[in-house]
Amino acid sequence: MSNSPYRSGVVAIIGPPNAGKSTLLNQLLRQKIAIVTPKPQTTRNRIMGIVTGVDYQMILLDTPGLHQARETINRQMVRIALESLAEADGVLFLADCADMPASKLDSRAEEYRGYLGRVTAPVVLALNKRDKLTPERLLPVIDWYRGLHPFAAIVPISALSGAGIDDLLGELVRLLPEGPQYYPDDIPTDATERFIAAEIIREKIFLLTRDEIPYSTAVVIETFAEGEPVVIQATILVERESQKGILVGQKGKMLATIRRNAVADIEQMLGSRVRLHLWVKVSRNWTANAGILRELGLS
Ligand SMILES: Nc1nc2c(ncn2[C@@H]2O[C@H](COP(=O)(O)OP(=O)(O)OP(=O)(O)O)[C@@H](O)[C@H]2O)c(=O)[nH]1
Ligand SMILES: [Mg+2]
Repeated sequence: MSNSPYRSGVVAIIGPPNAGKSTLLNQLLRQKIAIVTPKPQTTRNRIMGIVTGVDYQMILLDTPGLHQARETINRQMVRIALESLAEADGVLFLADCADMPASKLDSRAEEYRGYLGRVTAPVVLALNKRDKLTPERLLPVIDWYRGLHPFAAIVPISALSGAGIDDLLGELVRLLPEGPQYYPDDIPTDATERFIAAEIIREKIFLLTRDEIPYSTAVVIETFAEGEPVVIQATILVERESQKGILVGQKGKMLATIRRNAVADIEQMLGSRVRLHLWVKVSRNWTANAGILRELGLS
């Protein structure tokens, strides 16, 4: 029997785009809640995940990648990420340890210090994708980060394989104050099935299209009718007519592939059959439209 008190609280996961924040959230939850793609700026909203242990409950916040944002939607994404810091008892800064020749790192030091300077809670650094570096190449990266900020701990991990995850979890639990269990054991997230369904459709678009198309796309669920099958009607917003052509594809082939891939994942999430109807609609300049951004939870 352990005598340690029950701990609970919020840990915000922040870091540059594509570092593996959403992969880590899914790994810690042991199920897929957040979408993951090889493209930066995949995550646009704050996504909550709850990890419950014997003597702790950790509320994790996955956030959009921190970057120097120009477009309205990107500025909103960065704002959402930084706002998550206000409610955090602890912060996990996640970086890709393989993404960094020393010269590139130095050019980012000021940007990273700017983010970390806003944090009052203790920060654990996870150096992700350690599977991509030999231990000898990892050491100078660890040293560089030591000089960046007085991190509470530095833990090399692989969010993909799970290597180092138990050590990381231990360090994060130490950041939590004493507190009660806020949520039942078996609730992994506060995200609705409706939201996750829209995200899954967006993931398929990110995986299947190129260039600016993923970034010009949003998904709005119009109806989500429980039943067998669950019937979902969704609109894919694009900014221009030419993008609509690409998303629909020759003889509707692209849209059919997006639909088929999304249905497979949504069926797995819901554990029931799904009928998905997709429309593509041109909504000029939606990425700067306050009403649409609000509807997407981005304002
Ligand atoms: N090799 C390797 N790849 C990883 C690891 N963790 C994540 N990735 C890959 O890195 C890419 C980005 O992962 P995400 O989890 O979407 O990254 P993110 O930080 O959430 O990105 P944004 O939402 O865009 O900020 C995906 O292709 C992942 O499969 C890892 O430990 N090792
Ligand atoms: Mg993400």
